[in-house]
Amino acid sequence: MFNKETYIRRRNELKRLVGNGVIVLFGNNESPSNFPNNGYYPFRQDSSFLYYFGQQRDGLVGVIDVDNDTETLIGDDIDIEDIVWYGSVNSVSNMASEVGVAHSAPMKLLTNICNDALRAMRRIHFLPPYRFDIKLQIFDLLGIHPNQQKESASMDLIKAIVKMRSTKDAEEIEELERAAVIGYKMHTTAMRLVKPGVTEKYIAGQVDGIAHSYGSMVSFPTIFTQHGEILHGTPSLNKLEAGKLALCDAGAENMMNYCSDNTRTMPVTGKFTQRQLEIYSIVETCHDYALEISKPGAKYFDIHLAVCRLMTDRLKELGLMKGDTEEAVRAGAHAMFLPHGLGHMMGLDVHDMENFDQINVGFDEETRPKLEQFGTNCLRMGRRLEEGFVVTDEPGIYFIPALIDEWKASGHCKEFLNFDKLETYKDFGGIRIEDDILITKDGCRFIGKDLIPYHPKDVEAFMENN
Ligand SMILES: [Mn+2]
Repeated sequence: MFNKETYIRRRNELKRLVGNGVIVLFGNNESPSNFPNNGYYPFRQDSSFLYYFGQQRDGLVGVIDVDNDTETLIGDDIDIEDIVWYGSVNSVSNMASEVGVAHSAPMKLLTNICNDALRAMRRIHFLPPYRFDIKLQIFDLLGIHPNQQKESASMDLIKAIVKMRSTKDAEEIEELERAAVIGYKMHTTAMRLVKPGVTEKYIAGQVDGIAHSYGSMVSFPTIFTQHGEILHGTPSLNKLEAGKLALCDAGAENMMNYCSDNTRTMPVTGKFTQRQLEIYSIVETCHDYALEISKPGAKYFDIHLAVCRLMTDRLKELGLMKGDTEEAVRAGAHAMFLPHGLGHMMGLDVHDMENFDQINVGFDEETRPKLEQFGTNCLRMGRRLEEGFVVTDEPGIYFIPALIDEWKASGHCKEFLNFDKLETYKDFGGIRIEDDILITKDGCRFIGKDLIPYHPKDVEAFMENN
């Protein structure tokens, strides 16, 4: 964990931003897989709890009384029977002092704290819960039914945490760099193993194993598939086939739970075909263009649209799109190929703070768009970039047979799409190239000192030589 001063500073800033009331930050509990003591492994702490209280143990709650300026770490110490099975663990009071918290208390005291605050009509700030055990705990403590908890969660607390967690400081960037080192090893492992006859699941398992072998975990379930056009396709037992592309979207969380998130698309044989290269080079150009124009003050929404226009221009050259580029993008025709946004915030969560809803994280009053159009409606990030933001740059081109059929049948965007040509790409799959970028004072840079190969020549050379 970081120095205790980091957590003290963060909590002080949180108190200043929230201003009043009692903040209750729930840590996660073990999540049972098939019986209560068999938890899914490894344990994953809640990211906001980690940010302010740093401790990785299950069953903890952090309480910050803003009005009285007191902080308490709540949790039960384990008893002798647990020690027999699991060994000794740090006491709750020790864990509190490690992160600069003056008080600790057993879990039953949380009921008193909440009752006292409710009786005094004080505001209790909590975050929208995403685990059912925490929902029950909030129901017991505050009498709010789980169905009402999302709307009863504190928007002031959400806004304060988004403000703080969006900007990464030097010690957080160091952790993100560490995660990137593991991410590099995961991706180059996949590139070494890809060849005809190996199953998708085998490669995904090896990739996951790299993360685990560094004491960390994957930052999200690994996507490894020959069906790159299925955006969140899970690895299957199908064997890799010569002539196809394999898409690997994977990342690590380091020991401090900071994430990496990269995507590479590679030819199963190690050599791109001409048709694959044509599409790949468009994605490559879009990826590099986003890197060129990302800087403080630029709206990520505008960068997304600039990339869409560039992609449209290039797809017109290939005869897959037609008509006026501006009009095509305004109509959302490009979403046939790129139905998602250019990227998202990344930090302690791979889609950072996704549990607060992306509209509260990736957008603000100024940039909150009308999100009705297909493709644009699932953008995760649109607000102005600031120094210290970490975002992903992940353009892709996908040929989704069902989408081609649907738009062809309805005539949607037919003035901008060449459906006859699209028909011939139904077996193509999809390509995405993704890297993580840090917004610097006057531009941006990649996170990760070794960049996973992505220029076609580099990919082919790596696959040939490793
Ligand atoms: Mn991503």
